[in-house]
Amino acid sequence: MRIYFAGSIRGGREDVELYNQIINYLKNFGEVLTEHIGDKTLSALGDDGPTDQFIHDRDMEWLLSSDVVVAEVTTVSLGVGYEIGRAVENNIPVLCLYRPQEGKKLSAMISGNEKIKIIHYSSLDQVKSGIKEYLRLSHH
Ligand code: 6IA
Repeated sequence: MRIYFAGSIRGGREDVELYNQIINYLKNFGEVLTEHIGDKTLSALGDDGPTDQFIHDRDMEWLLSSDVVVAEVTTVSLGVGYEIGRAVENNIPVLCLYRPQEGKKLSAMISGNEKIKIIHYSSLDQVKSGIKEYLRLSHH
């Protein structure tokens, strides 16, 4: 199974350690195409590598070739939202992971889309069991 993990880069890197842990867990189920999302040396500027056009074109190719998209959506990111929209448009199953926070609410464009599965969690154990259940139940 080819898994595209999406997580915030220029939207903010506060959760990078968590992305890492999720990516490591996802590896139990298949190939994770986007391991760099968990790279701690990658800053929120995200401009210490190839051009933006290169990043966009390569990521879109990976996204469209994936069997499932798993997105951590707690840290708001334009790029992650865009990737989710493109995945839905192309009938690729999307699982969103969200930690509810006081005074904040997930975008209605994500929570209001019945094609997107959303898991609300507050601990790593919870998110792991949610991922396991989702990936086992869906037939990719
Ligand atoms: O708007 P954001 O930057 O938060 O968007 C994050 C999402 O877009 C992630 O899920 C990635 O799949 C994708 N993305 C955005 N920027 C990059 C990026 N830049 N590298 C890879 N994927 C990206 C850094 C370049 C690096 C080689 C130094």
